[in-house]
Amino acid sequence: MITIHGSPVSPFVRKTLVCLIEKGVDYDLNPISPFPAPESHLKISPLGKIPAMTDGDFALADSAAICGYIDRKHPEKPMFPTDVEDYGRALWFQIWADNELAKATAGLFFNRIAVRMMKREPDEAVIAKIISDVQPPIFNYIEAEIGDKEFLLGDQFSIADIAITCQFVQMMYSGEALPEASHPNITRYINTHTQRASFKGLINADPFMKIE
Ligand SMILES: N[C@@H](CCC(=O)N[C@@H](CS)C(=O)NCC(=O)O)C(=O)O
Repeated sequence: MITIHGSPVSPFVRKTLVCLIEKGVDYDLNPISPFPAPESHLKISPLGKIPAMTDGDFALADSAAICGYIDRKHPEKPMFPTDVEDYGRALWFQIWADNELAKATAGLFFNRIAVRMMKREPDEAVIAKIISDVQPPIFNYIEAEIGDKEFLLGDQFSIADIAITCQFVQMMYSGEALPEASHPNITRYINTHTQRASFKGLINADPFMKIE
């Protein structure tokens, strides 16, 4: 049985859980916080970050590695496209979401909510700068990529849609609404994907917001 180690409130943990749920793979969750991670966690996650995964004696860290492993081990309902160019683009969108988009979205959650778990006060000046300076170029890029599409790649829900939606959920958890006026494509796209049973179930189990 696959066990995901990490709080489901993390966008990276959520990415692995959505993959498992979409594919219908049973899993256990060990909802540890990384602030700080228990000493034992370093054995399965060399950087001490969440998520990590164990599958019997096998351990793996990093959501991208874990999602790739899950998709290869359970090939039904693939989350990575088979077309080679779409596969390459899916990897790109996942890397971009985890690293760039996270600065504009999870960055808000970190600075407003997660800091409190580390017994620090939020710094609203940092948050204002993320909204005014960091978000616009990042949001403009993905607004144009989404266009009028439902899925970023072909007609298939993929790791690209999961990674991007996970990050915008984090922004909403921080108390910021989707950018409906400035970025209507992002808003429609995220509202569509958060209606999926996988996302909806996870979001409604977290304490930050409820969706109908
Ligand atoms: N690239 C990693 C990022 C994981 C990550 O940054 N997780 C955060 C929580 S959302 C964490 O564990 N932070 C603790 C730390 O940086 O020490 C992945 O995709 O798994």
